[in-house]
Amino acid sequence: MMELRGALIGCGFFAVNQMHGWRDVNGASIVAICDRDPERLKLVGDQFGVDRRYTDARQMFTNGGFDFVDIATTVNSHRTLVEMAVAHKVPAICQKPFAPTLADAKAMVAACEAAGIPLMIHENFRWQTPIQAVRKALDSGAIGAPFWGRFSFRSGYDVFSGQPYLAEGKRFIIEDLGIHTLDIARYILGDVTSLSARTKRVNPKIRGEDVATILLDHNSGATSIVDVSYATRQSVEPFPETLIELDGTQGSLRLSQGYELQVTNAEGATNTDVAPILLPWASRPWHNIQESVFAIQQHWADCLGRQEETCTSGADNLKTFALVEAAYESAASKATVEIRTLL
Ligand code: NAD
Ligand code: 89Y
Repeated sequence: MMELRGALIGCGFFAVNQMHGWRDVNGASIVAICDRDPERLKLVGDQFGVDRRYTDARQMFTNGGFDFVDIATTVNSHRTLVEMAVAHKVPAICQKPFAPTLADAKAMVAACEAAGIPLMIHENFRWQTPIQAVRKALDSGAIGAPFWGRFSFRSGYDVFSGQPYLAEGKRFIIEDLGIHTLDIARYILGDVTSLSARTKRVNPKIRGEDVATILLDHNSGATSIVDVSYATRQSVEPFPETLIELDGTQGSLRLSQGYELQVTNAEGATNTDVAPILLPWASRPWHNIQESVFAIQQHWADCLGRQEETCTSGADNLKTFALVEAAYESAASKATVEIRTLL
């Protein structure tokens, strides 16, 4: 297989995981990096031995010499950078959250489609080993057809020290973290027809909401709850585990803290350890997320090589991003939001 050459924009907190991931990916590697902050550029360039370095993304695109771009900046630059990729017909990966607004996200998808370039959103949580294990258990038919689910992420972990911007935005947990949980709900129970949401801010030191409870109606007829919190202190901190409960016509499934999956049906109960692998460059408790970064990047390289659409393409991720918009709309109006009105 020909080695795909990638360029990465945004050498910040999370991009270090992406750079490690690219080193492990079969069939792709990073040949150029860009950050408008020269200190970050030097740090990441030196750590990963990348000589081609730019402080200006436009200049990097003009010089070219890469087959795809990995955009690892924060949300406000996503549309501009994807549009640069479009102008140069370079396939693009863009970090979540997709864009500041759904209108921006739709414009980005339309521009990539018009240019005929693939766009993947780096929506990695569904690639976590425990989430994949839940999907597999469901596909095996072990619990029959799921009619109810809960997707829960409740933590007291200090995410603000590594990502200070999370304390500053008007929006916080739904846009930053709930976006992953909503995507997992879609991945496991299918697309959503309507939702209603309630939010709270408990931590007085931040601007946005840090607690959200969201009730979802799925196309399949299943009902689910997505509940997320960064204001929940527990004796054993579960960050960054998503806990899942599913009830089906033939049994039930529980993904519990400590990465334990229990499947119960007429044949009895089976418990399986579905813990993520601790990759050599990873560190606890982030290893669950870090492993999924490698997995989604490998998926991108495989799909780009075979000219196949990725499972979290821009078009797919609009449906997750619409749930984020709908949740904020519902929390403000206290009304149920029909998702088709947003798409
Ligand atoms: P960060 O602020 O630490 O890093 C962003 C970097 O991008 C900075 O170094 C900044 O100088 C650079 N940058 C911004 N605009 C630029 C531009 N136009 N050109 C060149 N460089 C530019 O942010 P972070 O915490 O690394 O987060 C980056 C993104 O990753 C966010 O969207 C965040 O939500 C996402 N994230 C995803 C996960 C995940 O699991 N998928 C986890 C954490 C963060
Ligand atoms: O930014 C967030 C993400 O995507 O995963 C966890 C996180 O780093 C903090 O909530």
